[in-house]
Amino acid sequence: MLIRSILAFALIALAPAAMAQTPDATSGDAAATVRVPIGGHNGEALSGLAVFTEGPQGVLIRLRVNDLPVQARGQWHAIHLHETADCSGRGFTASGGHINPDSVAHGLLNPMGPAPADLPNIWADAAGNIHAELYTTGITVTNAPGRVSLLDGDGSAIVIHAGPDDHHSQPIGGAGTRIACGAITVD
Ligand SMILES: [Cu+2]
Repeated sequence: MLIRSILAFALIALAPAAMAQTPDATSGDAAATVRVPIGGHNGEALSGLAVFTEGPQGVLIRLRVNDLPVQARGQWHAIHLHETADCSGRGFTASGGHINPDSVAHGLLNPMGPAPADLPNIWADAAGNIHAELYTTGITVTNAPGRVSLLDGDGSAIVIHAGPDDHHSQPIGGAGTRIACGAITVD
């Protein structure tokens, strides 16, 4: 009994030290990383995950997508940030248009762009898998000043298109229909 009491006391004594370390060890990390599941249309096996990590000057996006439909394999795809955290609706139309509050031109290679929505293309391999890291300075997941917040009132969405982005033409670089979507929200 005495041993148990001593052990309990020791555990209690250790607890504050462990708790005190936690905020330092994870300082800012919880709020600075947002994990976003990605899905395809109803009945498709497509699944994926985008992890948004806030950096000092921009956001790093680590992306994995598996089981893209056969017609989407072995080719480049556009990927953009859309206005609303809603992946419902035929063709993911509920995700809205591209994030572009200042109405600049679309396209990473457009002299009048790019918009905060714009990202480099991603490659889907012959088995229907995508692994990529993307980086953009136009957005934030922590309300960093001077960048567009992905976590505004209605959130936002990460959307993969059927074709590649030509990075120049309006309004979406000729990227075609939407084939995958992930709702970006804190909930
Ligand atoms: Cu788009």
